[in-house]
Amino acid sequence: MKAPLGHLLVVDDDADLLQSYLQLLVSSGYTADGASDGAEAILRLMSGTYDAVLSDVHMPRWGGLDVLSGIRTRDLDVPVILMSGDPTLFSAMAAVEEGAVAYLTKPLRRSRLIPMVEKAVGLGQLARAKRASLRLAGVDGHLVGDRVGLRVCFDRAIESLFAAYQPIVEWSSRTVVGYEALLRTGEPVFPNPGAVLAAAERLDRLFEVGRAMRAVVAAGAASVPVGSQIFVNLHPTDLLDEALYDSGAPLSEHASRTVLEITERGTLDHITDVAGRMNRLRKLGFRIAIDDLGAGYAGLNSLVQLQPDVVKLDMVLIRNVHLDANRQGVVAALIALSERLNMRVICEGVETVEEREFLTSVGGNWLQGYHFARPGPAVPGVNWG
Ligand code: G
Ligand code: MN
Repeated sequence: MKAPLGHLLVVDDDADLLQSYLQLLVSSGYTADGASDGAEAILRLMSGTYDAVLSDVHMPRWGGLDVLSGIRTRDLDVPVILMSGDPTLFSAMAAVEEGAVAYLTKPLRRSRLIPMVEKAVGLGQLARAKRASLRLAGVDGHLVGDRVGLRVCFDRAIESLFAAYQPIVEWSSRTVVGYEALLRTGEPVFPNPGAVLAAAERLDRLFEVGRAMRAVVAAGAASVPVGSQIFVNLHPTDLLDEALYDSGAPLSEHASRTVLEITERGTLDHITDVAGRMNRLRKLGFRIAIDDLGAGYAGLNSLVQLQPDVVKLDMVLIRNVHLDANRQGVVAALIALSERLNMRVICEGVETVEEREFLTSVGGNWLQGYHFARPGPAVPGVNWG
């Protein structure tokens, strides 16, 4: 006997149709299970693996799109073919946008169905192989296949979002003056904040990340030692979110001890009236930092508009600064000029004693980096050595 060409799951609430599809597939060399609705389909998917799923779109209880998103919570790559008896209710384009590999109109003819199944099974195998190669290359994450899969992972990321805190120290007094709250999630598909933000951009859900993070920081503010400032990163697009300026928003209650960091890595080009927005934030009590200075876009105009209270020098400038005369000149000038403008300077990404020694020798006093402490709970455990 020949090995089956693939193991399939077929979902349809019409029992007769379901039987006829199953027979058709089996007679073409596949093995197949049937499910009479979305809930049963998900149960089957939990106990077995399939090379492809064929699902009716319109079913009582769960429809085909629910099956699709249910599948993507556990398997990002199994191909799904949607089918419908009434093509006016649902378009092929919508199906593909949602992450189906194909959309078929009933009645299904063998001559259309079988080549489609064959292709879907092949694509699924290719997607699995590709994911394995990504893992080998160490670039897992960012490239979560389709929109539905991405959305499912993104939802889980938002639900599991939490903050890790990294101390910011004042060298002269050997004290911790603040903590930067860094975005973390329990979703392994997104190994770093950049991956979460890239997904949010792709899904047009950036505001949700910002709001969730600010809520998490507000909820945990009591765990940050009294007297320490809390530094919170904003994505430039967060500046367009009215919720940021709401005096009733969770973080607004802690505004007087909160510094909002706006990175120079992203452009502010799409933000209207940056200066006005900064005023509104300052009225709430927030202070403003420009983050990653030296790494990105900000020219004179953004400095003028942001009028930052705090400047954070990018770690690219700090790395091995003690070995590089050019860097030393730039860093020393940035520290001196910022202080003259009454801006606090934080040197980020300090990893070694040598870097620390150079920075403090040119007036760098607020420092942050692995040398002092890695991100973790907000406790003042700092290496001063
Ligand atoms: O862009 P922003 O400054 O917000 O990024 C801070 C990031 O840098 C965090 O993800 C944090 O984990 C990381 N980080 C903090 N300190 C150091 C350091 O000393 N070296 C390096 N390489 N990364 C650091
Ligand atoms: Mn930052």
